Amino acid sequence: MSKIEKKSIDLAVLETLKKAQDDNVKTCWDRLEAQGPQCGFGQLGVCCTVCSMGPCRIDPFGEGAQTGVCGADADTITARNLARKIAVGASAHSDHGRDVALTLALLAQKHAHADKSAHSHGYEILDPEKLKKLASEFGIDITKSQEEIVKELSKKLLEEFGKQEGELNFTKRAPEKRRQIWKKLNIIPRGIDREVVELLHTTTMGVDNDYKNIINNGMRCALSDGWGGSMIATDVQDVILGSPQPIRGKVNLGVLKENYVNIVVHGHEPILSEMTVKAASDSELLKLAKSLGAQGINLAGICCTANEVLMRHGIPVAGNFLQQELAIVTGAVELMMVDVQCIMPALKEVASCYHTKLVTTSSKARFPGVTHVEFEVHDAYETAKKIIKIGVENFANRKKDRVNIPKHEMDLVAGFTKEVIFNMLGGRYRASYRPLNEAIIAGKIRGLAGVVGCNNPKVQHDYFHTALVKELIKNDVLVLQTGCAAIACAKQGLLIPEAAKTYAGKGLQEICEAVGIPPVLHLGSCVDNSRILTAASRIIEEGGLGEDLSDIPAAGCAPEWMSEKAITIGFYFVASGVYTIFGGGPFSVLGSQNVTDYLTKGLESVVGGRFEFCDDPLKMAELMIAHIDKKRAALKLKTTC
Ligand code: SF4
Ligand code: MSK
Repeated sequence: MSKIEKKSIDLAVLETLKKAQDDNVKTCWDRLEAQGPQCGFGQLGVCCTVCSMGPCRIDPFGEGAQTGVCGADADTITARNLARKIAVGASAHSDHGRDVALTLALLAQKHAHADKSAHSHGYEILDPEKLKKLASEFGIDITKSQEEIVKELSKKLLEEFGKQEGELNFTKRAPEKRRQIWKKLNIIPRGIDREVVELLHTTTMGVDNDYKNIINNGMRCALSDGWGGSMIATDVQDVILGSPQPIRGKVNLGVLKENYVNIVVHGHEPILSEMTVKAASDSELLKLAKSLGAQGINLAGICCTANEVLMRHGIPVAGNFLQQELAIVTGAVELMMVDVQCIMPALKEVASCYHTKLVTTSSKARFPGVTHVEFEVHDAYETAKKIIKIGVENFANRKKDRVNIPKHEMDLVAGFTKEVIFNMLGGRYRASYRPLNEAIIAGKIRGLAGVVGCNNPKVQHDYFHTALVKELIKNDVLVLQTGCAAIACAKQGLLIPEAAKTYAGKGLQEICEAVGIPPVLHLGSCVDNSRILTAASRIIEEGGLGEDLSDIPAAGCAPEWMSEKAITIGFYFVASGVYTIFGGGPFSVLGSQNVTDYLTKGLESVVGGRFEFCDDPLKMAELMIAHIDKKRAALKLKTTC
């Protein structure tokens, strides 16, 4: 195998990497190579830069310094470093949730204004039923007018961020037994911002140096994301943008179109990209595109923004995290619009090698020297139009001889929210979780797996995701996916109903064929991991599979993780009782045996879930299936169908 072939299992990626090489464009794979060998102290997590008496580092061989200048040892330093990452991950998702809640508040303001024409944001309540459900969870009288409900709900949601005491409202969705575990440990999250701030406080110089306490507080912060910020983001997006329904789409770089203006949306927050979808069919812009020789405007997505617009509109997905640079390398992208998270700073350099205009939209994520069109939520539609116009006008600058769009694309079905999947399994007239629970009890579905997270150039792109998921479905495990993991498996044809016949075991195949669903269900973006938590809670509520989330025959995995957000997601899964594997490299904690043991062994007796680090996808599948079987045995369920 040549070096390029080792980088990905995706033929579109290999073809475009070859083009990058020919065009003399560097990508993250080249930059990773240039970084080697990466710092061993950093990998082990034993480097501390918390105060200026340092930086300090612990000698992993036990010969040199075993404490920093202040006396912090490897346990404190690794736990503290990890906790800081949890806080950052939680802050990213939760800030996203805050922006969505603020958009809802804007709708309340709109209703309050007599002159509605003064507002051209273009948002409305697209799922009034879900609005009411959410409102009742917050104790709001749903017989009031929609205007009143929106006003009160947005106020209460925003209060969740600033609350000082009590518990986050959505934690009430968890089974009572789980809530008792959190209460006993004192890790039930009180307020979203409070948990992030407090965790950061405890990791500064001279505060917490009990590694178990640091990790436990980390779990509380992560829970404030999973059962707080992310859950708010997911549910309020459904209210404003509409709850997804199963929808067909296409995925991979082949979705870019040769004779069209290609606009790629990349990042995480769908509030602006949603308007971009509307603006892409604006007659004025289409007319302009045609006058410049294009057949139309083709919108495509990268990363989680892609998942959001796919789930609600069937907008094609150009690729996952490691394909962001490659989309530009095709030479066919007129404009890439980015907001926040997972956007490589290198995009500026890559775009400068082609005609692509990179446009930033968030005041939180500016690139020096790059066109910035600030997203004004109150004027969202006009902002989206302005950005697309820049792309359309750039079509004239495309250099045809530099265009090479790989012919690879694949069909997929997405849009399986917790409501949709299980209502489908129950059928239109007896929509409930009963049939799902029964299928698990009977062993037709052996268990559930959440396979989520990123790509990482340290492992062969998409290989861990797809090898793991194929093995799981072969063994009758129904797989739920979000984020870049879902895109990876979609590209390999695992997210179409026909995949059940080709890849699934007999029991799972029977269920999928009866209901018409794929064996791998796409639940959305990274914040939509919260959908998995609520779905699991509904399974417990339905009965027959134990009393706590940790009783369900289920396991989680982030096979190719890279982001701090993935660490936070892992922590809220583990703190919710889920056995969770991380592949593509462990957390940077191996410099402390105590911290490593606590994460991979000790936590199980504390919260019912624990971490595992594993770098072989088939082994990951074996471990997850063994865990599922252990849970089945504990519930006295037969192990095979
Ligand atoms: Fe060194 Fe302690 Fe300061 Fe960290 S906090 S840099 S270990 S002195
Ligand atoms: S985008 S966090 S690379 S999944 Fe959500 Fe993908 Fe990971 Fe970003």
